[in-house]
Amino acid sequence: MSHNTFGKNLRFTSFGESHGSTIGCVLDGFPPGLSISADEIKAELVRRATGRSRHTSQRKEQDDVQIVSGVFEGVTTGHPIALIIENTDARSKDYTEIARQIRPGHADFSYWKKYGVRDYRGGGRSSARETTMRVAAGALARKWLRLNHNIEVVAWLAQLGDIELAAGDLTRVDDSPFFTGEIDRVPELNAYMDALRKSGDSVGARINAKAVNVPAGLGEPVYGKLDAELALAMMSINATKGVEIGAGFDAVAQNGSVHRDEIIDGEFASNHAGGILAGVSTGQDITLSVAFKPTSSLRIPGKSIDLDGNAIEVVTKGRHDPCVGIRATPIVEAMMALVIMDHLMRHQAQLHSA
Ligand code: EPS
Repeated sequence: MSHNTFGKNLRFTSFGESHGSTIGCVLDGFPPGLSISADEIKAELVRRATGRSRHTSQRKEQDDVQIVSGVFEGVTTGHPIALIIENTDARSKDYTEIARQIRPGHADFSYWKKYGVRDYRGGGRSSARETTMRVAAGALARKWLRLNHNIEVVAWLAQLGDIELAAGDLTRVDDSPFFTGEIDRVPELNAYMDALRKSGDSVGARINAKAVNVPAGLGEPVYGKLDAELALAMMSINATKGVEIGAGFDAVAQNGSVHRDEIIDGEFASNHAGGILAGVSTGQDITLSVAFKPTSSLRIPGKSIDLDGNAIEVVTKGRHDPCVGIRATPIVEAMMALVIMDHLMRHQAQLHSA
């Protein structure tokens, strides 16, 4: 059984493979009345796209999004919004050599075991290409949240390999392909990535994110907690290996007297909870952190097996990302926005009496 839909009141479904003709999504339950254009969606897609710098895959997709339904005269109608993008720069011959090989650390192994058949071209559904439609739908959610609730979602690169980065000036996050607020450290990041690319290896990354102006009360105890659904959304992004909410794993070594967020003069004095207590938003900033693993398509030979079980050494050629986390920032923002919007709509159904 596969599962390509998330959300309850705002339901997102994506389809399409990296080397198929088209990728797309359907966003159902989106409220009527939001003005939106293909250009506005594309502005978000450009942030995530490959080929934006020398540090990402050089596949050049235009990502020209077509709004197929759910928008009339530039305004959402309340009916399903279908978006599609044609794949125009897939180079499937790059995959001929590894068509019967399993890349260690890749979905190649688990998809083959699960489905018994796999679209080896570009990884099929397991490709980072799939995240395109999340960002497209996220563009609508972000605009709706901003206009209707003044909610902003922002993410940034917090760690690249062993290089830790502070939030810095978050207004500068879009000024470099790294999505860092520490703009002065871009030369250091460039040098690190240049050396990594030369070595043929890859590396992981950490993306931090926050949502501001989220009202108290979002989240549905006990199986639809806001933090649980944010974690699910983040873990569904390709290559994620960990999610922390608020203090996350630091909470393990904290005492309760430190971890609790005291309320002084009616204000929280800290935010170790990450803006969520018992699965329900508190009105503080929602904060989270996502770990991305190093990509597994490497030029460095790795021991593995072929589809007949023979021992082999795999070398991956082609146009791969040495750090997929570099362009994960817009994806994290999109997923956070979609989950929060869904929960705002769900909360409307349970507003308490005055
Ligand atoms: C990807 C491998 C590369 C990337 C792709 C993700 O694709 P290909 O091997 O077909 O050139 O370019 O990313 C995208 C196309 C995208 O839009 O994100 C992978 O193995 O995940």
